[in-house]
Amino acid sequence: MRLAVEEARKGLGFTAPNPAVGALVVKDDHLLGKGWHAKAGQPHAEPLALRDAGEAARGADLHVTLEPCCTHGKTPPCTEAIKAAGIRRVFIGCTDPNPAHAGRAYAILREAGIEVFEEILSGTCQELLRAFARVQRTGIPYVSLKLATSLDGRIADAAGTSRWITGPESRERVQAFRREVDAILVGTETLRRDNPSLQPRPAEGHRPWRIVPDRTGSLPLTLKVFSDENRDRTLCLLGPEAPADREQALDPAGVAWMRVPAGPEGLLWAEILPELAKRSMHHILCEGGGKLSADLLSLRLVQEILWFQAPMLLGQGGRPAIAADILFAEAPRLRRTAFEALGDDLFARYLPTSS
Ligand code: AOF
Ligand code: ZN
Repeated sequence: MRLAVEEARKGLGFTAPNPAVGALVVKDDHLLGKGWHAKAGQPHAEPLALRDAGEAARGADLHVTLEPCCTHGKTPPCTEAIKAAGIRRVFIGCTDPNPAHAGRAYAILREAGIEVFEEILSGTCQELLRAFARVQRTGIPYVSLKLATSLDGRIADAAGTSRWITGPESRERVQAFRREVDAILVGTETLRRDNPSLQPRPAEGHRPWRIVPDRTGSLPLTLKVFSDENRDRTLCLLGPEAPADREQALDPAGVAWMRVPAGPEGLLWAEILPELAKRSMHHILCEGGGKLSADLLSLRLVQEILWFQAPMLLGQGGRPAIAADILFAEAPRLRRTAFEALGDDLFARYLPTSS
């Protein structure tokens, strides 16, 4: 199953609205075939692994990170392909959160005389699917919040200088995260100040969406997100007060835009995020700044924090990672699930205890 997970990971960042799935065909400890789901509309992992194994699949085992589908979607049901191939045993990582499937495959395969083993390496397999599962269950994207801070929790000095707080190993890890997500989101002020490209380097074929909040429609069109070679992967969020002709300025550049609701404090993320899920942005990486991070956290819209902490101190004039006053009684509480030294930095992953 560990190898099947490796296969599945090749699809991360490409498969939405579908999940990334990997499958192997194995007999007598010999790997006969492997497959991974590359893109919605294209074949699922199981038929690819079965095809790779060919006739040798007869009497062999199938290992798959997700419960095989049993319905006709854009592609035929994998349960039928498994039966037709003459597979003897199926090892399944986790149940499909899609209500059309949701465990139905177990009985279908068993009725066909196939032995089924459930929940193999299920924690890891579920983690592969966490964005897909969140959208299936709630219609809201999975938001990872990346913070790169000094030891005292600052993301820039008082003048706004932030390059570089964290070391090369941390920054490389951020690039790897960027390659796994559907979209990258940063706040308006960060866009204005840093003019980031918000693409993975090296890209390795990944072109995540860039979500550009521009409530007043006043960000300079010379910013990289509006003018570089990936501008067709920019989605600009225009607030109600953005000028009516702003769309006409974005259209010729091939930049996508969406009118979104705003309140006195800023854009209404709780209403906006479900719209992004409908556009197949299931996993969103938010890279700051302080206000956007604070807004998303206070709305309980962050599912994980990826925190890179560098051995430097920026003092009280530095810009805080979370630009909000938080009362002790209302402070978000987090649970640490990973911890690693990256060069001189510390990396930790935290999950909110309530969301
Ligand atoms: C699998 N193997 O590799 C994937 C599955 O429209 P379709 O036919 O592509 O079906 C999409 C649904 O199939 C998707 O919502 C999810 O429930 C499941 N994904 N299932 O057996 C795969 N990617
Ligand atoms: Zn399938």
